[in-house]
Amino acid sequence: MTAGDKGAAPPPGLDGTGLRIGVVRARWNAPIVDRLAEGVGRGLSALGVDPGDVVDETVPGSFELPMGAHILATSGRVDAVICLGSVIRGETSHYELVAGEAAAGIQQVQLTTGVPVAFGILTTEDEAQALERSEGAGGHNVGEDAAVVAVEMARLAERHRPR
Ligand code: DLZ
Repeated sequence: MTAGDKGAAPPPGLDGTGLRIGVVRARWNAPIVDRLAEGVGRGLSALGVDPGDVVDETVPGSFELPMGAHILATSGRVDAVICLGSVIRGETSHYELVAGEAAAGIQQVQLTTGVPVAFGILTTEDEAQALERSEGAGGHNVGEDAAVVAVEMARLAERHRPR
């Protein structure tokens, strides 16, 4: 099994045209998060999302990502949110706390608001692993994966929205 085989393949015909997507980026480990954001841009463009329909915000660190996601999710301006961050175990004394609260908070936001929130946070042992998961075009980039998740889940929510 190669790295590319591990992720979920996007559903055939997935199309993000007309969707509005919020992207919340942590400024901690910014060089890595910037690479993830580039991946998001590539992923959303490939699915037909207009760059003008992307609302971009930053927060101090990954711990604040759930709050940033909640603000965008309840704004009525977006169909899905993507959270981007990088938590590196070797450099973070309270790694479990920051990564765990970010993950739990994001799940809580999407379940309570009904607006899908994609988890684009790298939780790695070291910087080398983070670089491996945020590669340029043609390589593996978790930001690109998160773009697909956001579009797929936004379409799912749209299909089953109460009338
Ligand atoms: C404090 C902290 C540490 C030590 N490490 C990281 C990290 O690796 N990645 C990240 O996104 N944020 C980190 N932070 C910052 C916290 O997420 C948060 O911004 C601060 O604790 C302030 O609430």
